Amino acid sequence: MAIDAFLGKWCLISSEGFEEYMKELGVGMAMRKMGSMAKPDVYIIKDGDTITVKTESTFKTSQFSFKLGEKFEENTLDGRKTQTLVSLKDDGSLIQEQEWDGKKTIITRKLVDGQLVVECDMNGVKCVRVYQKA
Ligand code: A9M
Repeated sequence: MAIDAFLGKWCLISSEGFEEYMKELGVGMAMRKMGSMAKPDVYIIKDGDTITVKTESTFKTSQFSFKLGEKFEENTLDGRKTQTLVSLKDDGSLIQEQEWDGKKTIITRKLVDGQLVVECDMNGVKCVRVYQKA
């Protein structure tokens, strides 16, 4: 499946385990509260071979851009500066690997029944967030 299927505006409709995942990332309490309450809209845009993921919420908005298979420096919503690699697997899932301070988390995005399913894993602490096409 090509990256094109991920493009568009997505709205969060469900979230499980996000609080625990943020805790495992090392996100402080105040920011975890905002993260838990936020119902972000995510825009995935392609311009040539550059892909941009923009996350918009009432609390905070941020974006990162990348080329598939090329490592880049990402500034995350919670203030980490990570070395990030995004790749598209044969099964159509988009894998985002973030590394910082000797730590690593993996964010997997896949399309299931027309919905964007985002799975985050840090040291085996997992969260699943589902987005619906706007
Ligand atoms: C996701 O739904 C999951 C991406 C995981 C990002 C983890 C970063 C921790 C967030 C800390 C909260 C910051 C407070 C601001 C509130 C903004 C809420 C946005 C939460 C993602 C799909 C989007 O690509 N990614």
